[in-house]
Amino acid sequence: MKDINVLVTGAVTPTVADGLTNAFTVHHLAKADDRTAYLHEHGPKVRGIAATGSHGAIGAELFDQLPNLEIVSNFGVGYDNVDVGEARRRGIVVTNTPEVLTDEVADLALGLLIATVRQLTRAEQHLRSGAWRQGAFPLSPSLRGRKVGIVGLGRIGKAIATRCEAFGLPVSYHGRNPQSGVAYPYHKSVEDLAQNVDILIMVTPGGPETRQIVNAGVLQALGPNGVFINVARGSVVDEDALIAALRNKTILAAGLDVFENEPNIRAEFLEIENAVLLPHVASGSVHTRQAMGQLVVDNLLSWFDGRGAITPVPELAEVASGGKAS
Ligand code: NAP
Ligand code: 8YV
Repeated sequence: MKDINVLVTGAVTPTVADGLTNAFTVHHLAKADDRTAYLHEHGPKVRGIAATGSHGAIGAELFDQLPNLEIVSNFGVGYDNVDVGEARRRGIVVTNTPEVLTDEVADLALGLLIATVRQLTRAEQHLRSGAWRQGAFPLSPSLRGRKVGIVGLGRIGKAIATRCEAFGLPVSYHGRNPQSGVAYPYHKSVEDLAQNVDILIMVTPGGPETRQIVNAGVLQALGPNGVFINVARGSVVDEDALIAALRNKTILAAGLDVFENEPNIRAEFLEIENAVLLPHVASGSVHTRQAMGQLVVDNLLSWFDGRGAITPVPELAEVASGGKAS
């Protein structure tokens, strides 16, 4: 397949770099001094993209310069960085990396929840700063007696729910539709769910449909004992409203793995004590990033071997079975 040209849009893991280099002729867009000239020279040869979620939008502007593009293989289960409607219109397949990261992200969500409620990062700072010698760390809030509401009871949402049950925390949820075969109570709106729980965990896709589905009203409904956890995307919450709610103690605390404008997050977050902030690391273990990287490579290999895409996004599943022989 060495005659097949694949464009890499950002920094990739060694698994992706090695897997692609072994099979294809690879072009690294991020290494080009002049992006326009680079695409002008190499764009017409490119038949596949290996995309990283954090390196800019993949849409019409790039597609226009890649007239022979067949497939975008995205590193990440979320693909709000790819304009799927535009890809569909042009007959371009888009794949993502579902399942292989589900348990890792669910583990992190529970870790973030415990760190937030039991104030683990502040407690560690108490020890490291030497303050322990002056007195014990103050008693923290508790998970005991709390109820969890999950927004987005998909693969990861269900894995989070299973873990919450093991912790003795009752679960209810919101999504666009009730999930079949699920006994957890369903709430028809995010606000209604927030009204009925005191921990709200976000694990939906990003993009226009979920933009700021958590607003000032939802945070108000969550209440002064409420804990907000976000492992979905920064775009799902109105960050102005969240910062205000944390400052004014309209909610108790937040645990955030995702933000708008990563990595240039709002400076106000850094000043807020009642929040635990992580740099988008939910899937970030060596084990899981290797599995995600392998799936990025395998989708391209399968497609160009004529076996179709392995994990096409649902919107493009019907055009993804064909594949093109190399
Ligand atoms: P999934 O199986 O497709 O689940 C997504 C869930 O969101 C579904 O239950 C869906 O239910 C619900 N949903 C979709 N649109 C919605 C809307 N407009 N309003 C409310 N609920 C909606 O996906 P997954 O594998 O669990 O991954 C979920 C998301 O987690 C990803 O898209 C990504 O944004 C995020 N994620 C973050 C990290 C991280 O590093 N922090 C890592 C992995 C994933 P309905 O169809 O019934 O609405
Ligand atoms: C990735 C994620 O690290 O899978 C997702 O949706 O958010 C993370 O697992 C991210 O997409 C890589 O940029």
